[in-house]
Amino acid sequence: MDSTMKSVYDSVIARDPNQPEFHQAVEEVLDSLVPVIQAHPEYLQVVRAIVEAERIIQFRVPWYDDNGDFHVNRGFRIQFNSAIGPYKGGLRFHPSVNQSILKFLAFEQVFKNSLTGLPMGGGKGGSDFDPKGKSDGEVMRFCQSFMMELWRHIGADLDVPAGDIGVGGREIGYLFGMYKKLANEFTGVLTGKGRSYGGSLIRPQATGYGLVYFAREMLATKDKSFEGATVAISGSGNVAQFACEKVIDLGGKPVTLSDSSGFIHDPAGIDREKLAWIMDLKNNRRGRIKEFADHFDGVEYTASKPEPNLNGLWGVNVDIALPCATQNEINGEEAQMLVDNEVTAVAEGANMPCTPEAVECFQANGVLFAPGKASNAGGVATSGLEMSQNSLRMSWTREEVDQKLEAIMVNIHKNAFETAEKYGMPGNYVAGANIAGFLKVAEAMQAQGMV
Ligand code: NDP
Ligand code: 2IT
Repeated sequence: MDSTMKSVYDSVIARDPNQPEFHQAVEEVLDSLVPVIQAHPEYLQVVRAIVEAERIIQFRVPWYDDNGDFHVNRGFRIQFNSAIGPYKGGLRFHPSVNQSILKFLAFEQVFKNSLTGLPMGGGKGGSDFDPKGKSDGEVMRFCQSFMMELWRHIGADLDVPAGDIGVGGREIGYLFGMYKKLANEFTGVLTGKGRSYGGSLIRPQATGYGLVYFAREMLATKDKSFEGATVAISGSGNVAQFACEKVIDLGGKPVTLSDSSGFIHDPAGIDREKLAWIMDLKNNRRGRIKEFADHFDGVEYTASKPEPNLNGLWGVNVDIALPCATQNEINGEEAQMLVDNEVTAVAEGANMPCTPEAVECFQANGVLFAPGKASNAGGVATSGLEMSQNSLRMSWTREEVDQKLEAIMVNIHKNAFETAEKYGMPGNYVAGANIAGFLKVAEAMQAQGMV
């Protein structure tokens, strides 16, 4: 990073010294933007504004559990940037949620949403509520209490939340119901809704499918493909499940999945039947991934070490790695293990799952590396398609949505690839995605007087 960018970065740290995840996300983007500012010095002012959230909302979420005991959680919505469209981004319910994590996610979302080519600004929100082990009734009362405050800050043309870790179809349903009751109107204010009340076909699949479409494009630049490739996937939630499905569709062999308790290694490969079993385990029975190893022969289960909690999975010998669980789940050492096993490509399904040391290790060793803000953009892109369908009061077929999703992912790949070349960093998708995502937002901010 040069001295100009370093001064922007130092001011970000000075303002919020205790936000390491946010600093990490900002540092990577500022690093990428050095050649842009050299070519367009006028954009330095934009950079100084783009690292500051437009608005941060924090609120109390009180709720009663099934025993009548009272709990208080903290709710947030970070409205980071609205230069190119309404704030758009998911809600995360996880005990680790704090302002640093949500600011990093909202910041990344600004560039990701820009890359989709759709008119969406960037936002993120959530709560330190832990849905694990809670009954449906408890989750419903929590969601209703959360929305009793959030509803006044969002709207179909203002801010459109969706799912993320711990927030899936069940939670979106409860949140939508309470929004509708309070606002007294039926609008497309959330995405990831159920099919019967305005949800889009393919939205549940979109992040995982999009990830694999992107990775396929990236592999093709080196005349490689998923056909016959062994694939390590982490996580076993929404993104991991549908990444697994699309890898199978393209002839690859997924051999791992995980949750926060541990990971499974199935050398024979996770086929459609096993994946259906896992989807039922995770989405209906809400069980642990260990049960997969208990149920199927020849599967090995390894419990997590406390920190880093996925340690071990990345030592499995694979051709392609798709981290789909959470931030900083592949550190420098784990990246080196993948490199030692001659991994061809790593594509981020999660947001920022690779530490800066891991990214550096992949790039230094010629591994194809796709940053999440490009490779996991299929989820929010399809949310954008859900917003369009809601505005039109129409719904498109599965094929129509999937074709649009695929076209968007191919285009994001092309844009990131060509932008990296243009700025003299061929094959560097991190730089390409950051620069391409930035330029559209920067132009809009400048045209609008950087309000
Ligand atoms: P889910 O809640 O559906 O699944 C998350 C999975 O990751 C679970 O298997 C969970 O295990 C595991 N996990 C979560 N936190 C940790 C942790 N701290 N350590 C180890 N394992 C963990 O979430 P999603 O699949 O929706 O999201 C996964 C990632 O993808 C996140 O980074 C999210 O931001 C990103 N993403 C999601 C999109 C979407 O459309 N849903 C779009 C783009 C990115 P356990 O159940 O034990 O907690
Ligand atoms: O990180 C993400 O892009 C998401 N969680 C999806 C956001 C959305 O609005 O669909």
